[in-house]
Amino acid sequence: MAYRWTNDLTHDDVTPQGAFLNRRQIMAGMAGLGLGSLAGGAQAQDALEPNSWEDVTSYNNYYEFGTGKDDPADNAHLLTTSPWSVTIDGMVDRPGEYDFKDIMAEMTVEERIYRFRCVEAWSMVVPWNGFELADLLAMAGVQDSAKYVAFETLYRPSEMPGTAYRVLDWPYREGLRLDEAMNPLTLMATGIFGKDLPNQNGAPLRLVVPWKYGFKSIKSIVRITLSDQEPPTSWNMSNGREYGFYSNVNPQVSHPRWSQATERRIGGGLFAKRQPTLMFNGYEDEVASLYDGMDLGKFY
Ligand SMILES: Nc1nc2c(c(=O)[nH]1)N[C@H]1C(S)=C(S)[C@@H](COP(=O)(O)O)O[C@H]1N2
Ligand SMILES: [Mo]
Repeated sequence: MAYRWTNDLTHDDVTPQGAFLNRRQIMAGMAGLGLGSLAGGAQAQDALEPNSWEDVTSYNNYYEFGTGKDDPADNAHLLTTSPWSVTIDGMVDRPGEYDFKDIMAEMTVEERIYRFRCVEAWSMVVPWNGFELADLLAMAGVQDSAKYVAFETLYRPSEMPGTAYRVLDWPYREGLRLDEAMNPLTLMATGIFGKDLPNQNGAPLRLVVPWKYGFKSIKSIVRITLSDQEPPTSWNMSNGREYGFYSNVNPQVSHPRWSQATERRIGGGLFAKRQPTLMFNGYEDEVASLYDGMDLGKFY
């Protein structure tokens, strides 16, 4: 069945903020039918109009394949994504190498339409398919001592021409606090638009943390390690002044070299107006409480 989106939303179709998580259950039920937002109907819609397949798959950041926005689309076909396994280790009850196929057999894939905001101040709306990271972590059994989750991307120079350049200290590494990782918004994406994830978007599985700047959403994950220490992360190691561990989207805190108050929506055309960036990228109701008592101006 061709995958398509409804374009006929009226203002009455917009979901009130608080109803967002209810939408999830509806989507979970519909994902298997491939109906996505069509089937959600008026009660389950929000106002997000996804970008096109072309936008999402041809304007990418994936430095293992080059630093140009079109390099990943040109080069990521070199990547072998099957077989694939993910090592889950550290403070878990069942450490080991989990085959991607075995993971997929256990997980329920659902659709999530999320805003995606790069620290470079461009944005998209992406219809992801995936499962909650919390469900994957439950498979391995998180121990009480664990406080952080560290992620690593595959490092395979023979298939990743960009790794010949030391723009980052490979492998690409990212991390979350455990409560951030367990939040129901935190997704392990395995697809977009109801299709398998294209290589340039991080096949076969990548993280999506919609309230954080895009670089936190690490691609092509081969290792997940639970620990009690804040893990080192690639962009923070490369420039700690510009890229913090938290990196929550915050329009009030500028990057040292540019404002984060507004963003350019990809696909809007050359003369499109920039739009205001939302606190926590629009997910404030769902995640602000994770940071109670933290100075959000300080933890960039
Ligand atoms: N392994 C790896 N993951 C990565 C990156 C990268 O260079 N390598 N780039 C990050 C950045 S800066 C962004 S904005 C998003 C881009 O995701 P997209 O290309 O699917 O839009 O991936 C993130 N994950
Ligand atoms: Mo980014």
